[in-house]
Amino acid sequence: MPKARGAAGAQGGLAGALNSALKDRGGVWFGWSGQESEDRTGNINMQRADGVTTATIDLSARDIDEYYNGYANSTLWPLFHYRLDLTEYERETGKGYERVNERFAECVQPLIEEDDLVWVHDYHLLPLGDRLRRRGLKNRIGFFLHIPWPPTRLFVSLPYHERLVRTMLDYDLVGFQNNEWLESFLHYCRKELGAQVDEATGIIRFEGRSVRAKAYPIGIDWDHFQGQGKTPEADQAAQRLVNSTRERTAMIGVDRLDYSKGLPERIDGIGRFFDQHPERVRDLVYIQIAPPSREDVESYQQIRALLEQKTGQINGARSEVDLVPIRYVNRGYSHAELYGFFHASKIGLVTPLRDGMNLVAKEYVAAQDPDDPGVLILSRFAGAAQQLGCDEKGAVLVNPYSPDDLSHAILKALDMPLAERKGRYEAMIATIRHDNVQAWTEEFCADLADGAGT
Ligand code: ADQ
Repeated sequence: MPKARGAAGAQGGLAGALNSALKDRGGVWFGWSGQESEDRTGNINMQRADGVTTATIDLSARDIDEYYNGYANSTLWPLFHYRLDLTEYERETGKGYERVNERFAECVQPLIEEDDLVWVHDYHLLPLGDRLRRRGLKNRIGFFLHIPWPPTRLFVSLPYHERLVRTMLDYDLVGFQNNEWLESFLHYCRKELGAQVDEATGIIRFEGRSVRAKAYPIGIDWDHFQGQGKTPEADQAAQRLVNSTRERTAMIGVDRLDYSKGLPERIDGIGRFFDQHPERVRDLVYIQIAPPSREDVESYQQIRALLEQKTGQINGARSEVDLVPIRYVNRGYSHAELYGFFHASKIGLVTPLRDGMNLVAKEYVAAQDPDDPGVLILSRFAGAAQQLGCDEKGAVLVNPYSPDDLSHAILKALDMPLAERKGRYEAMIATIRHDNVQAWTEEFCADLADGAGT
């Protein structure tokens, strides 16, 4: 099997998933170093750590401003998460996005050997395949989008939307997290580009080119995560939580601090639960772990302030000398510690307003005790709901915009009998174990190498 070469531009769920993939298959991970420098000599920093070779370049302050904070995170991210109200449309940042993709293509091209597969990841790099083709690259190139693809009606609000999608048709294979995002993409190609789309195979024919689009739901690194659960660090974390919550039920949320994760709406739901069931306030402690992200983008500063305000209001109204109902922790933890926290929490609250997949939902279930599992409350708008949600089995699905729905789900989870908890856990765990990140990588790379149909 040829080596896979990845190009990635984000942290969080994506970074963890790709690390696992490259450890298993070999290859080179190319992307932005996360560092700023004005040096435009094209120097590539090659490093090998923990079985993975990375090749990174720095970006200038202007590139970071226009490309990363600008077009990627103030235009594409909000738009793809259906947040037109937060989407900025600036010509200059659009140009910066194209300029940086061109630069990435220029830098990565010499690293690519003849039989390499090239796998490009996420919304930061949508036009990279096109830029590589223009430079004469003939390798098979695949692209995977980790976030949702919005409905055509929303997507057409993006100036030059057609130009952006045309660049995506230079890939051989385009992957999405689930069928909903895939269908939206196919709909756009048919309706706006007039492309010929075969719904059954996902093959899109357009101006003599042929590209296949398909859903590949990403999974967690099951073995690695279970290994983390066996460490003393995980044990200590679980013990810390149990000791500090005592007889109360711990309910946990772990998210990057991002408006797509529905954090203020979640706090409203918890507030509604306390309002509707004041006699249960002493039964529950909610732990929200939310490390800051993208702090240079204004909408992220606003969401943080709002979350702090809402948490403060509820704690102000509901705390007693020996009870603080919401613990809000503004930092990250290791996967071992997270495993411990998940294991010790009888309710996992994962309620994004929109999410490509959401790996925290899968990690929460993976960390449960099969003999006494906790309950996953999951937004119906997370990509993961297609695999894990069902009215009577699996996760308890909620509408994250509705405080009443959240309140009702919390009550249901708190009082759920063991037999039902076990039934729901069993409905989810096999999928989470088998459809793991290794299976995801294998399937994508096999389809890319095979090129069936295109
Ligand atoms: P993210 O938006 O980052 O990922 P998610 O899928 O939940 O969201 O992944 C988050 C990862 O970061 C998980 O592995 C989690 O354990 C870790 N993490 C979160 N909060 C943490 C904390 N406080 N401390 C330490 N670790 C923390 C994007 C898309 C998702 C998609 C993934 C993968 O937005 O929809 O599932 O990529 O494709």
